[in-house]
Amino acid sequence: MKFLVTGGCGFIGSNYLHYVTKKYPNDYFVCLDALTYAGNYNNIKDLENMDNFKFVYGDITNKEMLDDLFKKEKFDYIINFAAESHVDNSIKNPFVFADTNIKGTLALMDTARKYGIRRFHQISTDEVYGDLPLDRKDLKFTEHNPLITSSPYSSSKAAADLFVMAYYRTFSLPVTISRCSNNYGPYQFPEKLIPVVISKALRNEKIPVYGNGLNVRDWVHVMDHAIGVDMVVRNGRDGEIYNLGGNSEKTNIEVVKTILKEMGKSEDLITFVKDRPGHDLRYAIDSSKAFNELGWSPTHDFKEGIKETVKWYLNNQEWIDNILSGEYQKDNDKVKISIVV
Ligand code: NAD
Ligand code: TDX
Repeated sequence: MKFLVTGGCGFIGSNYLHYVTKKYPNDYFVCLDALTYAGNYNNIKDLENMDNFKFVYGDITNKEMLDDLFKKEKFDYIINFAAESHVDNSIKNPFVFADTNIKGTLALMDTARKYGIRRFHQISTDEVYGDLPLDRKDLKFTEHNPLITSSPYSSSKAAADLFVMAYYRTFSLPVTISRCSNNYGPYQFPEKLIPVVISKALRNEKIPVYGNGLNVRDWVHVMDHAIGVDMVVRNGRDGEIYNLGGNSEKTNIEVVKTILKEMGKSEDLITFVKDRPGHDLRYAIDSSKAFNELGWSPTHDFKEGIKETVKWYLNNQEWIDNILSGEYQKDNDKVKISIVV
């Protein structure tokens, strides 16, 4: 089977590719990535020599390029990880979120429809459900929750999900959607909370905690997410949405303090800063559908997982330095010149 994996040079896509290229030596994986600021070719460089892997540089909003690529490759499965993924950026510049997250998803599905595929899988997020109150621990998002979004990011992801379901109903495109909670693990770009804390603590810089730090996120290890996506793609039912959560709700301040403790750094580094506009209070996911239908549940315990994750960043400081210095973009530029469709 041939898979098109978009956004595979980012955090979750690269972890997924590491997992599936090894697990399925008889399947073939093409990674399509535009290498935006969030894409890092070094994340998948070690896959270069595998027989079942190929990288293609390209933008999912480019329909002509997609047409050439699909004609050439005859894909069976499309897994769409490509997105603008950072909420703070969406507040500063919403437009690119509409382009990549909505129009890019549409361009992929439209091309998939033209050439025929076994399945289009959309990587979505729990943020499409909006947020939950802090004082109602009994409430969790199920797949039936209405989509009530807060940020331009979550709005663009929700819009994409609606288009995915429209392509299923109107054009019978075989689709699935997975909605995951906050991921943590190796290769996360140092703009998101956990790598921000680690990279700043390493430099003894102030750690910005938005508002009072009491917002809650449900943390899932990126490898549990990758396994969940693989299960949905291979065994999920057409036209269905699957929630994937970590069963691990933590306040932001708890997460920050846990990391500082693990690194042997002082809590004096914590600085409370102005809150994120529209800041979602709490996310919590009910993944019972994925468990009942697919047998998926997260296997990483946050306490152990975060220790392992901190260790990974400490052992791979060059990876962070390369991003903070901007050097990674030079590596990306070399690939952009050498690899095209
Ligand atoms: P990321 O920002 O780390 O990576 C995004 C990747 O997409 C990068 O490699 C980037 O170069 C690529 N990309 C961006 N625009 C593109 C375009 N127009 N064409 C081709 N490639 C493009 O993101 P991530 O954290 O790995 O998230 C991956 C997916 O998972 C996203 O769809 C996101 O919405 C979703 N998600 C993320 C989380 C999380 O905690 N990070 C949780 C739930 C869902
Ligand atoms: O410096 C920071 N200080 C801080 O307090 C940053 C970067 C974040 N925060 C807070 C905001 C959030 O409450 O930490 C929490 C986590 O923030 P992010 O890492 O930006 O993630 P979040 O906004 O929760 O969204 C993430 O999870 C869902 C991903 O970025 C999305 O792509 C995914 O869909």
